[in-house]
Amino acid sequence: MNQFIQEFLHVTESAALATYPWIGTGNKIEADQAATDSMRTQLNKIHMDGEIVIGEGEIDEAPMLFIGEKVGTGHGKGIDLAVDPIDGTTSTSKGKNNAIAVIAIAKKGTLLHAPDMYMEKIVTGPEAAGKINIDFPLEKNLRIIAEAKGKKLEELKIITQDRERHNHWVEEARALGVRTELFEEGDIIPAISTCIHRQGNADLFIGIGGAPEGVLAAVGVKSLGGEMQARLLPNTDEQWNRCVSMGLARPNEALSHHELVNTDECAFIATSITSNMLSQGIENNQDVFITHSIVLNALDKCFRHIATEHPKVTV
Ligand code: VTB
Repeated sequence: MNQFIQEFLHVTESAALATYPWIGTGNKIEADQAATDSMRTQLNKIHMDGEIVIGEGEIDEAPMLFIGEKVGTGHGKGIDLAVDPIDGTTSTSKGKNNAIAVIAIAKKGTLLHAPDMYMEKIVTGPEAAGKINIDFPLEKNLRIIAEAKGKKLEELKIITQDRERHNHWVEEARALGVRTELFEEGDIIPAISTCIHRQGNADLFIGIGGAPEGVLAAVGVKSLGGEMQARLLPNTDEQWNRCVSMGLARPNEALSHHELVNTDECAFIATSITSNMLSQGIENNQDVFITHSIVLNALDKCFRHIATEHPKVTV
């Protein structure tokens, strides 16, 4: 995937920049449309036989970047794409933190085809990879992580989205002396942050959020050597049947990292629209916009930050 990274970086940078006029304007739909249009135009310039596996929705409800849409020139390497032109449309429209334009790419046929529904997710960094289990009680996973990291339980931190549905985990963690960091929107970057060795980053991400965002995060986590496990949470017959039609025989079973992303030939690229815990939002200087992106590639497991100056005349 290495040869494509520069081109996909250009795609997420362009999508992020397209949202700039809409940041803080309250216009969620326009912001999303601008990012989606830009992403689609740029993707179609890439010499690849691409297919959107995780996109903006089903064909009948999303005019752009729908699941199954072919992108690229139609020639060249077969690539699965998971895209989210804006993860955090509410944050963008309110001018708040944690909005990104994001793409994950993987060898054709290797990304989970996940419908748009809730997904339970746990993520930890490389030290406890292969040891945690989504079916274990939270306390057991925390003890496993503590041992793998040579830390005391009280030195651990969990990160989760600030939602009522997560309160029982927060209470359980606190009762064990484990700190909890709560974030408002956008669960991809917080999930990935558990795999990065920076002081203050959490040791475990846990939560129920979007399944599409789950697959995107799974590529990022794989690209840093961490571990993610998940479980789809279909709550209507229609959602259940949609999972089955997408190839999941038992939709509510735990999904291993392998089942989410079945390759090491994958990469994750995200450009920050507004700031998040890993990188800064778009800067508007006199003659240039400066974007900050993170680029993760499963082949080398490095955490790359890329700052790009975009002359205003060409934007
Ligand atoms: C999740 C999460 C996203 O929105 O889908 C969440 O995966 C929706 O949660 O990253 P609610 O239904 O509780 O609002 C995001 O946080 C994007 O904003």
